[in-house]
Amino acid sequence: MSRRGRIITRFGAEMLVEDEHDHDLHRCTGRRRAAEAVCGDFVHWEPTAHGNGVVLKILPRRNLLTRPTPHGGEKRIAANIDLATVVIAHGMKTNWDMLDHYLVAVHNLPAEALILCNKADLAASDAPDFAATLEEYRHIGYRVLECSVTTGQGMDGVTQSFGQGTAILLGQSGVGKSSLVKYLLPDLDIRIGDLSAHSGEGQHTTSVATLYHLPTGGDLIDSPGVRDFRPGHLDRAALEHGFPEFAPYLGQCRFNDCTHRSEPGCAIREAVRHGDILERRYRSYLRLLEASTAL
Ligand SMILES: Nc1nc2c(ncn2[C@@H]2O[C@H](COP(=O)(O)OP(=O)(O)OP(=O)(O)O)[C@@H](O)[C@H]2O)c(=O)[nH]1
Ligand SMILES: [Mg+2]
Ligand SMILES: [Zn+2]
Repeated sequence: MSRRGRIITRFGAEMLVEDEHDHDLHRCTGRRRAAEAVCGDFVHWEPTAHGNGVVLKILPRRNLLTRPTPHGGEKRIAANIDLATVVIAHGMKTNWDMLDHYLVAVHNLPAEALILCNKADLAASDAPDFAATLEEYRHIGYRVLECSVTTGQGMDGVTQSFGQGTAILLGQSGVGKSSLVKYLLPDLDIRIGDLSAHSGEGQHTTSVATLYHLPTGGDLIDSPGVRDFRPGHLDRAALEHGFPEFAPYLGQCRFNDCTHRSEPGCAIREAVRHGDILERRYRSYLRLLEASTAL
């Protein structure tokens, strides 16, 4: 008899499946297309000998977060995400373009977006324009939280922001994603730690996405940090949708199929000229448009 479960993490071909009923963890391989299951996937699985098992089927996904690989492929990161938390940090060089790229991907999953700015204790060493840039995201309408794992500042708000669904922590390496998980879950599941030791990664840096259960009832996925992130292939409408401040102007350009690059009568460029859309965000859009094959 097959049972329902959820993929907690995977290392190569080996997946760790949590059974829906007894919550036990089982090392599984995947049969045929089920071999593509990722962290967060709900699956049907079947026990084999010695507590191991085989994943038979991936249940329909609400969404799947991927990123393009340099060779034109796609790397699957995690599935069934309700809240995507992009973590940045005070006292570090922030790649705002990458934040925009994440947000575009999140809007198109679709999932709710949250910007979490950690290391508030290091705010004194911020770049001069850091606070102002962060404020720009608030002004667009994004929820922005500030916290410090080190001092505990703002951590109640972080706890409350994770509801009953599945949240994921995304962002550059070193911003404190795993530290946030450890703060929220002081007694991490040792079995996961054991398995992760087998992956042969001798660093602190997170190498695979792993799902944790929060005491408040929701789930939180820690993901490996990246040096750069680009959303997967998106057509122009999807790209526009990734910039919520464009919404009031869409459909107002002279041409129906306006790409907002250089067409006359473009309502988006007009809004940029009037300062209603930030030049920096508009340039982000243009770069993604150039990179997309939708042109
Ligand atoms: N000052 C300060 N340091 C912090 C804070 N949170 C985390 N750190 C430190 O930042 C470093 C990186 O933290 P990690 O939690 O490993 O970062 P990560 O985002 O999981 O990194 P990857 O797994 O590589 O993606 C560690 O040395 C942490 O101790 C904070 O609030 N303030
Ligand atoms: Mg980490
Ligand atoms: Zn236009």
